Amino acid sequence: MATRTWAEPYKIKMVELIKMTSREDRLKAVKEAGYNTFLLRSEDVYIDLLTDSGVGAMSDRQWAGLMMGDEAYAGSRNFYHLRDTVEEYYSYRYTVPCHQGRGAENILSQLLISAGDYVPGNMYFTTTRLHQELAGATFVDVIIDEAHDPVSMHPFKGNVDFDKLNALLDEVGADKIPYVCIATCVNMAGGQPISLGNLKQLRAWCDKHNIMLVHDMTRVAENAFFIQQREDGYKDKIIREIVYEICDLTDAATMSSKKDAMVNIGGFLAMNDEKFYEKACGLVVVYEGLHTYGGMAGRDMEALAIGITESVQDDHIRARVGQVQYLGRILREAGVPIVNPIGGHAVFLDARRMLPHIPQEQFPAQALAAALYVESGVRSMERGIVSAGRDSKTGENRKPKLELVRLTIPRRVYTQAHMDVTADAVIEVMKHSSEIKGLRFAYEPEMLRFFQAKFEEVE
Ligand code: P61
Repeated sequence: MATRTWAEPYKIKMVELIKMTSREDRLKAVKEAGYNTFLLRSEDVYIDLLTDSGVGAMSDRQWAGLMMGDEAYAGSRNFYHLRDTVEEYYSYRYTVPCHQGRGAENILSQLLISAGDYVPGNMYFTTTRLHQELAGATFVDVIIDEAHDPVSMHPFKGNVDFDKLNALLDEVGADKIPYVCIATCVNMAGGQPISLGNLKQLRAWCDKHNIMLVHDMTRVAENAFFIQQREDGYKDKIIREIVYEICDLTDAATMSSKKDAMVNIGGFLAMNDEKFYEKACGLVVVYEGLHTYGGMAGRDMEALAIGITESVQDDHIRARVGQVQYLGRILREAGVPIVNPIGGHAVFLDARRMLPHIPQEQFPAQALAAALYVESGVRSMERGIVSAGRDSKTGENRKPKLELVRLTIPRRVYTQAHMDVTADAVIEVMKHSSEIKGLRFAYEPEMLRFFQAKFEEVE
């Protein structure tokens, strides 16, 4: 990673006030929220690192774009602007707007999956896997082993392991694999990139076996940055070129534009195949809206089109990832166990090593996220056994190797001082970590349980 400055390529024109609460208030709030940071009120949070989704700061140009909304039910000007921008920057010929990423996942899964199919991917994502399962498929993790190891320094932990992929092919046959689903900057692995070398190999594998390659491009620009920094032959390419090259290797994509593209809401399904596009248009009207708005307002499509162009600027992405790395380095130097290498959108605390006295069945990462909130008002997110949910066939808890707390940095929102305060809070919690208690479920929803589950302390 280059050590040159990552100073923000913008200045601040408007601010949103936040306030610190007392420890007593936070204890009350966390108990009411059942020790689940998703159930806290945002007003009770000081620094909100729950997610980088829909919480980025839009630019003045994006806000101006909102005023240019063409809210016609059909054929909005903003749709054509968005479609042309997607093709220009991301290569995909056809765009179906959706209200957010999971809307696109729903349509994709329903169209491509038949009951009994298998979908290989580079680590699961919660909503992606659920939609695959609801459509009748089994998700198969084909990411390299290093991705499950928080201390491995592999530069491309998002890479696919072809032994795993070939083993699945041998076992079930190509007919049972409708597509391979590849995420850029793999979220659950710690924001870890896939290399272009690996992706090119995967393209060839998919061509050989006549299997589609679908791209979860939610954080493609951050992935491109790591390729520029780490992969031979890319240091002189600009982010925009690398993003295009990644997308161009794949057949279709789902996008949650609430991340990379810095809008508060929106997403899309994009593809090159005209027949597939026609089918997607047929389903989007059932679940989202007409194919020229698909659940988005015209103004939001305009802000998204502008956000895409900003998201691939080299100075933007250097500052964005630079800020994440800044927080990660302070924590690492203080001896806090984190996932290495530091990811693109978040710093992930390794709850197994921070709370060795709490067994995984008592949700150490959930307990750590709650404790960090009580200590400091910093909100983070569990990414461990609670997020992994239960096996859809056996009903048993899945036990992921990674038991993590995610400190997710919204784009263009917080300052270096906020990162310092966050680091101090984590270091303080670590000093008292032996006092943190394990948790048990008080309420467990059936699907995506982490969003609404409630817990109580194990005495
Ligand atoms: C997040 F706790 N991510 O990281 P939607 N693919 C990928 C995502 O990161 C993603 C979606 C698809 C969120 C929001 C969120 O378990 C959770 O626009 C790589 O959120 O529908 C979303 O896109 C889905 C948080 C989602 C979660 C699911 O914070």
